[in-house]
Amino acid sequence: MPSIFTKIIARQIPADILHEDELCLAFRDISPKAPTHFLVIPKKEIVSLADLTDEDQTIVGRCVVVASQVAAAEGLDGGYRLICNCGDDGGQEVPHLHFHVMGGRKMTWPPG
Ligand code: IU
Repeated sequence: MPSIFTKIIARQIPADILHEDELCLAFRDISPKAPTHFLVIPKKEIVSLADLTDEDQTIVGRCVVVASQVAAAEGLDGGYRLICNCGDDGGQEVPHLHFHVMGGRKMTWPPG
């Protein structure tokens, strides 16, 4: 079932895109929870971490590398947090796998 992120990939709705390649897309979160907050998503329609298979290793690896590279490009030299919410208990709202990158302030631990 396509989610709103599929529409962002297809440019059917606007987003502030920071990176795109054949496997993934990075764009600013529409409701940022930190001075810098962007999402990295696979172009493949994968609902969540719980749906990953062995064949998705390259895609997920690419998403994490892109998260690191875009964080560097955004100047997050002091560090940042990479988060992936999975399912209801994990606080996932959009049913398309996505990695949050948040930085620009001191993060607290543990998250709520
Ligand atoms: P979550 O892990 O599923 O809870 O995070 C979804 C995120 O997607 C959340 O931070 C939203 O602000 C963000 N988002 C977005 O950037 N653009 C959108 O059109 C929609 C949600 I809907």
